Amino acid sequence: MNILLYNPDNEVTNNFMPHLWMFLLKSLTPPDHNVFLLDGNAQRMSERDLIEYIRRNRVGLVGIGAMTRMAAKAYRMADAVRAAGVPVVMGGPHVTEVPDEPLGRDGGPRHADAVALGEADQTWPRIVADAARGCLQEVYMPVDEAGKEVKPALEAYPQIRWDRMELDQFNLFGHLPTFARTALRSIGMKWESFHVIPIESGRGCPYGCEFCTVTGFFGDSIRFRTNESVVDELLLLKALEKKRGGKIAVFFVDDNFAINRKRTKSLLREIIARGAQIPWVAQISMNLLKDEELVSLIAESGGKWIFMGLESIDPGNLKSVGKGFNKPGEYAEVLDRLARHGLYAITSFIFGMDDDHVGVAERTLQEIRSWPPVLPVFGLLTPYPATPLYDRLAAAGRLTRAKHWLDFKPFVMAHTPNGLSPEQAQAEVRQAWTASYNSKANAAALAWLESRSFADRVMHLLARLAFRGIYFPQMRTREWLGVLFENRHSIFRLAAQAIRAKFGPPAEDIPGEPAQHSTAV
Ligand code: B12
Ligand code: SF4
Repeated sequence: MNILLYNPDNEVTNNFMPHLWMFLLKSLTPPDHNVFLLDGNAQRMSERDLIEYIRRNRVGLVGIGAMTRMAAKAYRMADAVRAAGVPVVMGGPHVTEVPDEPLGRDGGPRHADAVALGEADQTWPRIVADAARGCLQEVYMPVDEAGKEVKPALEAYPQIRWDRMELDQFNLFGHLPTFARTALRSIGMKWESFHVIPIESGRGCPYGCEFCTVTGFFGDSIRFRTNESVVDELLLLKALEKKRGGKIAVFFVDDNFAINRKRTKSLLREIIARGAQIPWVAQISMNLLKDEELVSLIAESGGKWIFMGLESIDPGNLKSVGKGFNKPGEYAEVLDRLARHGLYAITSFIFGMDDDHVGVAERTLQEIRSWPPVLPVFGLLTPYPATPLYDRLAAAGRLTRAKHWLDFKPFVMAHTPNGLSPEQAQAEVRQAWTASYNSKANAAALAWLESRSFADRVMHLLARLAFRGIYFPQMRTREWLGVLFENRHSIFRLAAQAIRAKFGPPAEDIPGEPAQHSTAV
């Protein structure tokens, strides 16, 4: 049977990396079936495009995975596939949280023939076998003989053959306009391709923050892959990088990569010992980064960026959402420690919490200005279904768009916050994005980095230009040209430094002009 695994786009931004679930399920599919992968973030598709693809490739089963914000698009695509006579199975966090919705058991229309609830590592081969025999069941769930949900152990993790996957659609360089690629080559980035590859080393998070779906979905018991299997995967990617003449970076998608510091250190030591360093990004909560030895191992093993859910600079807010283990008074110290080791942070903030008031953006920006340059991202508190936050707001009658995902609007609130109106919270988010990613802020970040390597400065600028697009749409060449024009001074300055390094006197690194150390935003 030919199977298509499809991930819809969110109709707003493009994701910078592929979704792991489809590669994992492909690796778990019995070998007598063919699996095609399509990610709407890499190739946008209309219903008609998708149906044509399915007919052309004689697809007999379509699997669709989606986060909540992509649910409406996922349902539309699923409806079209089913109308064309091909069965649809849906999986992932959203359908697990509201299983009646895709099955039409909540009074709405039906979108899926079957749903895979929870982690599908064990149920997927069964789903495929049932579909091949034409007897799909409605609900698949990993349960033991007593009917109790089981979480798969990750010790026997399958080998994901990235070298055999069709990765061209995820080449980030391929999405850049020709002039941008030429410009990057001229400053020494001679790679043929650039991929960010998702890898998981473990699952589960015990912290149970009120707004988060992870503890409910993956459970609070943490499961890890063996060090050997993770390092083998990194080595495979390193070999692939060499073979293709491209560049690969890894995103460890674990929710808290250092949740068990002892185990993380042992994994990082093994990466170093086996020479498996490849630039990587991971999510680690700030309380775990007070450990100097851990931070040093992160740097030595190829770590570059750490994603931290700081959420708020206000302890009251953090407490109200069950994230009191974040200590705003310690943010600067942790970020300084990272910067000392040549590591940088993507810091995520949420506005619209119950203790937020007008001016929260400016207060947060002021705090950020006192740190080494970070890539801040700002969102609104969003009640995802089946979270304690959703239930609390629903019980208090505060949900304004109870099924916000069926009418998805980016950066629009779905409930009434306490200390400001939804519109004010949205305006605060806008202000924070504007101030963080304008050309002045970008130039200030580069100025701070003058004493660092040229590669660091280029990486920062590219990341800043890309991150801006999370809030301000920059999907078209015209929008990109506008961004490049706005940042022309920073770009020319880096280009001048590159030229000087190539044709000027030998130097250990490419020096910048003396600049005052200022801050990012
Ligand atoms: C990596 C990641 C990202 C990446 C991008 C996604 C990517 N390319 O992988 C980045 C950092 C960009 C990101 C962004 C966001 N993310 Co995110 N992200 C994750 C994260 C940490 C890992 C995803 C992952 O690969 N997991 C490992 C795989 C193996 O698990 P899985 O995807 O659940 O798949 C398993 C099952 O669900 C099932 N399955 C999944 N799909 C399907 C499909 C079929 C057909 C079947 C049979 C089975 C199946 O099988 C798999 C194996 O068991 C998850 C949390 C988590 N631990 O999952 C959050 C998570 C998915 N993100 C979340 C959110 C909210 C966001 C943002 C909206 C945050 C924000 N405010 O901006 C954005 C939206 C991005 C967008 N595209 O619009 C939420 C989603 C909640 C929800 N109900 O939708 C999660 C669950 C985290 C949370 N805090 O609750 N994210
Ligand atoms: S620490 Fe992160 S992953 Fe864990 S529950 Fe809190 S927000 Fe979710």
